[in-house]
Amino acid sequence: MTEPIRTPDPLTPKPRQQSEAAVLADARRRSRRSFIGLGLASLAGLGGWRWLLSRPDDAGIPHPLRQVLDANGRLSRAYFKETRLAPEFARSRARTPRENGDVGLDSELDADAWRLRVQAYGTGKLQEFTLADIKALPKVEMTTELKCIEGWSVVVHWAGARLSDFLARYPLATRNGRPADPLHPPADLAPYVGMLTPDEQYYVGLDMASALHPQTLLCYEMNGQPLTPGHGAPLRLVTPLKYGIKHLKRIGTIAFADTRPKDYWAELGYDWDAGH
Ligand SMILES: Nc1nc2c(c(=O)[nH]1)N[C@H]1C(S)=C(S)[C@@H](COP(=O)(O)O)O[C@H]1N2
Ligand SMILES: [Mo]
Repeated sequence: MTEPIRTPDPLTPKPRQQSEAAVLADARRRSRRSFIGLGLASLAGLGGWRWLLSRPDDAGIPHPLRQVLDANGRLSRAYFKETRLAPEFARSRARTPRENGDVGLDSELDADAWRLRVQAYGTGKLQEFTLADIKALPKVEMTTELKCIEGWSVVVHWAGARLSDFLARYPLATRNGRPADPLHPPADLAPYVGMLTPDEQYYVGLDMASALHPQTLLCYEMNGQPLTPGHGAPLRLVTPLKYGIKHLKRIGTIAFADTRPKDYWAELGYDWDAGH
């Protein structure tokens, strides 16, 4: 939404500046059509995009896919990374959700002292980032539904940086320090990501496919305003294909793992994936 994206299809006249939502919706439409056209509908889901990602660069990519690939790096990334996107809504439908869940938010937030700590997959070394580092990445905005397992859902307008952009810019998710390019995922990419609050009282695990999904954000704004402490200031996770339990507020540490990282609600009996 913050960057102009050109439509890859010259036959469809569209304004040059499309919203991110429109581009992603278009990608979704195209992907569905291509999948059906190619008889690949059965590959929907993670297996599907892994298969696509494992294809050689050029040979083997059917024409409609290649066309999109050539047209725009970001679009093709959105296109390839997942066969499914969470629905997006008109921004006018956005509301402020209740502050739900405050595990790990007990201490008062010292915004100036806050750092995002990331433990590199290969070396295990900790690297620290400021909020300014996160804001220096491309700003992505989206209006999606926050769904809680308690049975309520609210449409929210979020803004932040894609976790995939962060891990492409800072190559911490691979053993040998290569960027986590979702189009060409390195073989030494960590299979799992774990996140914890600074006090480690709340924690979630994500598979790498979900972590690199184009709608998975390191989020710093809700409905056009900086996050409040109750909603996860200064930085929270937003990943709208998952229930709210995975949207960890006040991220302190990110680490990578070979096996499923510990997960607060999975320990209490909920599904570890928590997709919907
Ligand atoms: N640190 C932390 N993050 C958390 C929780 C929590 O208890 N602690 N609860 C989760 C749950 S169950 C939901 S539904 C969402 C709610 O986000 P909100 O308070 O911004 O509406 O936050 C999630 N993130
Ligand atoms: Mo929730």
